[in-house]
Amino acid sequence: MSRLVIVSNRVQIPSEKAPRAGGLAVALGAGLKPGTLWFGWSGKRGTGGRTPTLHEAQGVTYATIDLTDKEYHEFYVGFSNGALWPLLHYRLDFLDYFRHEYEGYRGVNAYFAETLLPLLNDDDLVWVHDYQLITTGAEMRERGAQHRIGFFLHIPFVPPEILDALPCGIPLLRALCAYDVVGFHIDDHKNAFLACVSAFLDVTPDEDGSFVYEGRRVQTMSDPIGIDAEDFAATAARSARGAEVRRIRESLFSRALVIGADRLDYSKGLPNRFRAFDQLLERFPEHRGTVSMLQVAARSREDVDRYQQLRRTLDRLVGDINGRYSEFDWIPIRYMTRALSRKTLAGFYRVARVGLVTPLRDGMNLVAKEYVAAQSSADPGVLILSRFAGAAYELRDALIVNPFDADEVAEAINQALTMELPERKERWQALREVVWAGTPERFTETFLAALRP
Ligand code: ADQ
Repeated sequence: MSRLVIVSNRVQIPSEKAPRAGGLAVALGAGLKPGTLWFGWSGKRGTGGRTPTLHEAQGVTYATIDLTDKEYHEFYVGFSNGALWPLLHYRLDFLDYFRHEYEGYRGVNAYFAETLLPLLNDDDLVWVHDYQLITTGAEMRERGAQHRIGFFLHIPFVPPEILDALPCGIPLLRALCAYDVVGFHIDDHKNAFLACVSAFLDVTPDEDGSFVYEGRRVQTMSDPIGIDAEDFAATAARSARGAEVRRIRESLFSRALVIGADRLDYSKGLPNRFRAFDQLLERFPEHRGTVSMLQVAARSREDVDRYQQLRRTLDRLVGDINGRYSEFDWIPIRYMTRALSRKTLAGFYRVARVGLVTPLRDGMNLVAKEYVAAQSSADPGVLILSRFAGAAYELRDALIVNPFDADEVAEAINQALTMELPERKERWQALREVVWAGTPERFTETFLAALRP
């Protein structure tokens, strides 16, 4: 059997103790088999580390490289998170494009290719992940790589009218055609990519979503990522008996809890979510004093200006809402800007009557699946889910909302808070089936089945 080589921007080494919020590491970590090589950035900045450092844990080899300060700013802060991330989340108003940052991005992708190639065996299957590494495959091909190389995009892809705004959109599209397989979470993202290659590269995809570009067949697929629901459910049940969950229960005095957990990112729709909660208290005053919202927003990409601005906006918004509605013994919104451990988060999901997952755009959104996995079958909570999350294509029995409509979200929270047990159980059973079926192993196996020669 060929060895699997995973390439991603950040590598999650099991010895890293601090809790980190981030979907890719969580999802890939859960599906890792012994024998795999995982290659990527160490998270460190410096001048050294140009040759990979190797670590072994549970049969998996981790190979990491460092970035220089300049690379970090141009590749990671600049082009990846200042241009590609907003573009691929439909936020042209946030698109900060600079040519030198794109060149820095190309440079780091070339550095990844250069340092990875000497570690490869001829029959390795190489699986490159996410928007930071779009051009790694093309750089590998330029250096003669004959391997089967696949790419998975964890975030949405956009239609031609939007991609067109990025000055280097077409070169990036061409670079994606250096991969043998290009995967997305859902058909919408895949179809947007196919519309772009049709519009800009003049190719006509076949019925099965594959096409030939410059003599190479590129296969596209949708492969929704999942979680280890069994394990998460067990963690949630254990955590529910622990000290932190006891503390939160005691602090609630039998009030209902509405929970949100996200990286502090503008794609997650946090201002809209707080405005919706404001609307709930305004329009349904019976919930004042009887419901509390807990938003855990793990700080993320703090070197990117837009994220600093968002944090200030949220600080103001929470202060304003809490100032208007708080009583001396009740605060409507509890707001934390840090990561919690997975165990604590799982326990909190289980206690929460409502899981509020309302991104403005999201590739998939694993929090939605984790919330479902964490519920108890005897008394499950209700998931409210944005129709713009990839997860909405699978989790159809959630209350599906348009996150831009604060009134609609407020009505959904009211509906969730007043929903009778039989309906909650029925919806949860249907969601449970979907979440339990989509394991990380199934995700990896589906992709590799397409990638294998
Ligand atoms: P993310 O944008 O990081 O992932 P998501 O899929 O929701 O989004 O994953 C976040 C992960 O971090 C979850 O496992 C969650 O439990 C954890 N997390 C969130 N807030 C936390 C907090 N405050 N403390 C601790 N942990 C927290 C990207 C894409 C998604 C896609 C994934 C996987 O943007 O659309 O689902 O990759 O493909």
